[in-house]
This record gives sequence, C-alpha cells and structure tokens, in this order.
Amino acid sequence: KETVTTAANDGSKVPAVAHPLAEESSEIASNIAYHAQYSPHFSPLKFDPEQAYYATAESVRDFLIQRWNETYLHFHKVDPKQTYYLSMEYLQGRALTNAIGNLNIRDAYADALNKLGHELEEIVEQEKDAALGNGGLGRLASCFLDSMATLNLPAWGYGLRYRYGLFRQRISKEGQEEAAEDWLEKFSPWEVVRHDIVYPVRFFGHVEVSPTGFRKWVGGEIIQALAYDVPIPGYKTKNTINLRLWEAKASCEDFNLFQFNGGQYESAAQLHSKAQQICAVLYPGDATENGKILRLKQQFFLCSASLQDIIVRFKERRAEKTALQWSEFPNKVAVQLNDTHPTLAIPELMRLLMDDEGLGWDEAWNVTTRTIAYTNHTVLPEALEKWPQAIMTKLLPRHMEIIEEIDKRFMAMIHSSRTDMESKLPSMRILDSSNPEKPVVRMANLCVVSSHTVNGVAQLHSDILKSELFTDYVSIWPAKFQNKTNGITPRRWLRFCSPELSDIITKWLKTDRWITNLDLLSGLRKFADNEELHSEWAQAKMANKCRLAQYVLHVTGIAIDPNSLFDIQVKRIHEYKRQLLNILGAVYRYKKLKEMSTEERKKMTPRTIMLGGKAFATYTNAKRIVKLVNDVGLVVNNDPEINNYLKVVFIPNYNVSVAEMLIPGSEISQHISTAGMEASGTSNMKFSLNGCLIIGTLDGANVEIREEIGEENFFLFGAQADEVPQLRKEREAGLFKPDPRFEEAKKLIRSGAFGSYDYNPLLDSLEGNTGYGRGDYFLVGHDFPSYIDAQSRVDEAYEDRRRWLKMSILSTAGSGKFSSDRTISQYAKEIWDIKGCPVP
Ligand code: B1H
Repeated sequence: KETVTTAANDGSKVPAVAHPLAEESSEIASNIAYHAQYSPHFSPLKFDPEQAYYATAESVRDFLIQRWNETYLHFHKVDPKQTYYLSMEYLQGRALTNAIGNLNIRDAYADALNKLGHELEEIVEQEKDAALGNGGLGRLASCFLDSMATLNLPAWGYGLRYRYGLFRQRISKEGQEEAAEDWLEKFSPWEVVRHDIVYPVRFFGHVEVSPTGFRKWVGGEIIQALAYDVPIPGYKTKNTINLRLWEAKASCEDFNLFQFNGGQYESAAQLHSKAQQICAVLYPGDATENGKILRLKQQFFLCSASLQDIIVRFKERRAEKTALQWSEFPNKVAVQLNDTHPTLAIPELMRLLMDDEGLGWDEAWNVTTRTIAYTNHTVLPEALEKWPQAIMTKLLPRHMEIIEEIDKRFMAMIHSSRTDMESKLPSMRILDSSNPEKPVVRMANLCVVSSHTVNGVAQLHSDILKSELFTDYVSIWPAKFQNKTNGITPRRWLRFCSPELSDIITKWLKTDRWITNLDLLSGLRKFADNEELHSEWAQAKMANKCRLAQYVLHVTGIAIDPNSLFDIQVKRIHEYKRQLLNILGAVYRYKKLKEMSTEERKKMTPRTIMLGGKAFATYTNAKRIVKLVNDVGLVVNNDPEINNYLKVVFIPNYNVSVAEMLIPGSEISQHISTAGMEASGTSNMKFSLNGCLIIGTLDGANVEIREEIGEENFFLFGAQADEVPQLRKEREAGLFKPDPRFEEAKKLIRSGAFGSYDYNPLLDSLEGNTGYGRGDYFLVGHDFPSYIDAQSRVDEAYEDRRRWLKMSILSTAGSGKFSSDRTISQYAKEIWDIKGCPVP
C-alpha cells in the first residue's frame, strides 16, 4: 500500500496525458494509480481493496472504451444489417474478470496489482453482481451478448437500468427474507451515461383524429429515456459491442417551482417520482392494478426508447448515403424479442412508422413483420402474458387501436383464405374477450402473428410449441417456427471460472482454440481412459471442491468434507423444478442411514447435498421449500451419527458469481423438472461443461445433453413428456399407488422430525386433489421411486473412481454443442440474416 500512495502522488510516475495502451504491468500499475488519484471517488490516500477495485475497473475501462468507439464507428461506416436484442433482463454478474480475460491482459493486471500491494483474486471479489434479471432468461441474454461480440456480429442489447437489481436473499429462522440489492450504491464503473441520447416516452393521453383522418397520440405524461451504455468485449477480438440500458427521468420543466416554494413538495415533483418508479425494480409485484400498470409502463418504456433509437441510427446511416426508403429497414435492422415482455415493440414500431413517418398500414406492416422475431421461453400457462384490455386502452390508447386492427386483419385473413381454421379462431385471436368482465390481450398470439420467425429454446420445447401451444398457427405458417437450442459462453463458464481445468484441457488438446470453437472438446474423448489425465482431472476437481468448501464454511458456517460426493441443485425455486423431490430424496436417505448399523453406514458413499436459489417473494410454496431445506439441514448436519455420511446445505443468495464458485466444484447436479415443463435449462450445460454428471429427467436441453455425452454418462429417471397428461389423468381418477418409500419420506417430515414448522400445506400439494388444483400436478410421487433408484446408481458409479472420472471427462468432451457461439451463429444465419463485421 505504501507503493501505491507514492505511485499515485508522485507526478513523475503518472502519465500527464491520457494513459498509453500498454500491456506492461508497470504501466498498468501506474495507470491504476492514475485512476486512484485523478478519478477519485474516495478521500485521497486511501487504497484499500475497494478503492483498488474501482481504480482497476476504470483502468480496464480505458482499454474497452477505445475498442468500443472503434467498433461503433466501424459499424457506422460499413452499415451492415444489425441485430437488436430486446430483453427486460440481463444477468451480467461481475465484469472485471471477464473483461481482462477477454482482452487477454489478466496476468498483466495480476502483476500490476501485486506491485500495488494487492491480489487480483481479492480485488475482483469487491465487485457487486449486476443482477438485472431473475434467472435463466436473463443469463441467456448476457451469454448471447458475449457471443455476439466474440463472433464480431453487428449487434446490440437493449434493456432497463433498474435502480435495484434482483433482491438479496437472507436465510433466517423464518426462511427466506428479501432485501433490496443496491448494486449502484457507490456507482458502476462499467457504464457510461450518454447525455445526448434522450427520447420522450408518452403514457396515457388520447388519440386525436385530424379532418383528413390522420391519427395522432397526444396528451398524457411524458417521461424521458436516458441512455446508459455498458461495453461488452468479445474474446480476443477488437470488437466491443454495446448494451444500452434506459433510465427514466422527468425533465426540468416538469418540476413545478411555484408549487415547491408554496410548500407542496410532493406535487411539485410528481412526475419525477413517477419516473423513478419505472426503473426502480425488476418485475414489481403485479397483483394490484397499479402494479400491472407499472409493469406495462416498464415494458413500453424499453420498447419505445429502443425503437426510437434504432430508427434514429437507421436514418443517420441513410442520410450519408441514399434517400430514406422504409422498405430497406428490415434489410438493415433485426429485432429479437426475448420472450413476450417486449411485445409492445410491435405496435410501437407500427405507430412510429404510420403516425410519425407517414407510412400506410400495409407498408408499415410489411416493415414490422420483416423486422421482428420472437423467442418463446416457457409453456407454463401462468407465465404466458395476458394484459387486461382496459389497462392497455388507458395507458396506451393508440397501441390498443393498432392491436385491434392487427386482430381484425388476422380474422379477415382466416375468413377469406383459411376457412378450414375458422373454428380455431377463438383461441388464435389476439384479443380474448371470452370473459366479458375482463377482456385481455394475449401477448404470445400478438407475437406469433406479427413476427417473421418464432423459436423455442431446446428441441423438445420447440416440438411442444409446434404440437401444443402454437399448433394452429403452424398449419397457417409452417415455415415460421424454428428451434434454437440455448447455449452458454465457454469463457465465463469454463475458461474464467475454472482456470485449472481449462489449462488441463488446453494441454491435452494442444491448443486453446476450444475456447472459441467448443466442438474441439470432443478431442478429449480419446483420452477418457488415460490415467495421467485422470489424475490431473481429479486434482483440478479437488482444488475446485476445496475452494467451494471454504466458501460454504464462510457463508453458512457449515464444514463440508471435500472427499464426499458434491451434489448440487441451484436454480430459481419453483414447484415444476422440483426442489421438493430433491429434499424428499435427502430425507429418505437420512432415514435409511439412521436405520443402518455403524458397519453398514461405513459402506455408504458420503454425500453433501447443496441447494440454492431464490423464491419469488409472494410464492408461498416456493418459500416453504426453502424453509424445509434449511430445517432438514439443521437436523441432519447436527446428527453426530449421520453427519459424516450426509450433509444438506442451503447456499444463500444464489447469483452469477456464486454460480461461478459452485459449478466447477460440483460432481453431480440435479435437473429434475417434470418432463415437458423446463423449456431448456442452461445451468445443466454449465455443469456438464465442467465435468459434472447430471441426474435428470428427459426435459428441456437435458435431452440433447444426454444425446451428446452418451446415455451411459447420464443418470436418467422419471416420466417422459408425452406420458405426463395421461399420468395426471390417472392421478385425478384416484388410480395412483404411491411407492412406500415416498410415503416414508413424507411421513417423517409430518412427524415433526425437522422442527415444528407446519409443512402440511406443502406436503398436501403432493396428495389428492389439493395444491395446484389437482393433486401432485408435478408428479413428484410418480417419479420418486425411479429418482431414488437413479440416486443409487450415482452412489455406485462414484465408488468406481476410474469409471466416474471417465464419465466426467466425457461430459466435458460432449458439451461442445452447448456453446452460445453455436446458438448465436444459428440465430445470425437462420433468423437475423446478419454477418460478422470485424473491426480491422
Ligand atoms: C424462462 C421465463 C420467465 N422462461 C416470466 N420464462 C418471468 C418468464 O418474472 N417473469 O415475468 C420471468 C422469467 N424464464 C427460462 O428461460 C426457462 O424457464 C428456462 O428453461 C430457459 O433455459 C431460460 C432461457 O431460455
């Protein structure tokens, strides 16, 4: 630290002008010191890890900004067709390790920080996760940005700059508690505010019709959208693309100084407080009408600001070349909707083209439908958005008119050219007025009708979309429907989170090209039996397990044994993901261990079962599951007879950076949703890439993972998707005969063995006709026996070290398909029609 203050205060060591782009660690060190001194955010002379983090991040940002500007200018000059990814969520996690890794300057920064008296490992821990998302859908968007940049694609992301990210989860005696996560408490060094990029976004008001019949949306309230840009570096390329996040602001004219001086402080700044609400939190509760209006405002805010911005850029690039031709727009712009949350981009683009640019309906419709594509991420009925028409009419009167017109024209098309489909119209229409008390707009239907392409996120999911959710549309537009199996970025999810394993892979493949060409991992197959590789592989796994064990001790106080089998399930808590099946299995295991003699127990494979994930704040059963896991852990971990053979640990506050710690240390992971319900899953890919085996159902991307790594390397159990409807019917008809082991596990919980909390409502959801309307809708009871059997196969396989290591190597070797580089290349070619535009 001595060195630091000297370096920072010694003028001779600080560059006088902008710092040189040098990779020398001493120059980097002086650049960090330069930032500590001349971009001060703290009192002078302080250089604790926190100050060192901010100065380091700002120094890295200097590298990024230059590339970012060059990329912007290059795209501007070449004017390629560009993709805009619209998403309400981005789960970026931390940026520092990723940035210096992608720029290939990690070692120089580690050295530089050493010179300044710090350790890089400690400094990166200072960064707060940017958690502007919930789970898989948001993390997918972030992986996609990484791949777009790495593949040099002309593409940007658009999102919202939420003031508070996803809540922080604390575990108390009561179970999960939520606290606001102030990720911007100090500031984020990774964003740049663009004071020149501001667009007005209107809400409420009415539609005015001119004598010539021209329609215009006027009145209401206007909130300003201000751009904050986040640089997204590609891996070992100059290309650095942009994630543009909108912040809501009222303008200065909306501040009523007269009222304020009259002491009416609140009404004087009314619009300012309304603006603040828009970007306050991700997914505010929508049980109330106010909550619904706020969510819809958020969605429209993202869509309107982004489209205005896209149009401005389109015009700018035309102005320098030819006259404006709107039919060219879809040749220059592709807009991808990440689920239905940004659906309002459809009527907003129509409105901008017709009301502002003067296009007729047909021309505007042609442009819109050739521009927009939609990704579906779920078939769960409760997640398919339906907005009350009354709220839409009030908040967005002009958009509601446009939606009505789209609906009307869709019906007319069916009546004129597809009379065979007329009987299907009630379920295909965009407007659903079947409940006259509460007519709604079906957002997914609006997307399907208005997009040129609709895709699911894994083969099974895309098949289900075609055979169930969107069957009728498929018969009208068979070519509209595609599959794009999800992927994950191998940079964050292997190269940077497990450098040990990465180095081994590079050594055996004799190249590190697998980092951008993940299929090369298949080259490991021929070494799957090699003893030397086995020992290196086991060593890396053990190092990651030890690091994980330390983390667990640190955050929970629970000591876990790195020699036990590490078994992990981490994801949002949801009944369909069946964390309840996992914990019932753990309870059953505990009971069996209790019944054994000491001698018998010694023959058992010791296990550490870890679960983590956040429950939506108002999702009662999900919160009960969190509580149950913690209660079971408390008993099991403190039972001296058992705790050498079994531990059950709840990992608090699961997020991206926690995942980067857990996944490399995991040996078996659970992806056990009711078949047909998990659209894809993406953590399954991360685990398997890291040589972790999977116990899972034939659901989502599990199906393809099993195909790739070989069925003998996958612990399969449970009903298949096409059996589920029949099984539910049988259950309803009272034909289900529960396995005695399932009954034993539930009974032990009901007996109060894990505390006095009332678990009956949770367990009742697995019985008779309660819970989700029908008893055990998620078929926990049906799948339980085959789950327990699969777990025994896991124990058995783990006992054979060589077999296990071989399976682990084959998991990694078979994960090449699941790179988001592959996914994004397919979107680029098969949906967006865009090509790479590398910065020279
Ligand atoms: C996925 C969502 C989602 N699908 C509504 N749908 C939300 C829907 O709060 N909301 O309003 C939030 C999230 N998230 C996930 O997407 C799927 O469940 C995963 O299976 C899939 O891997 C992931 C990415 O495609």
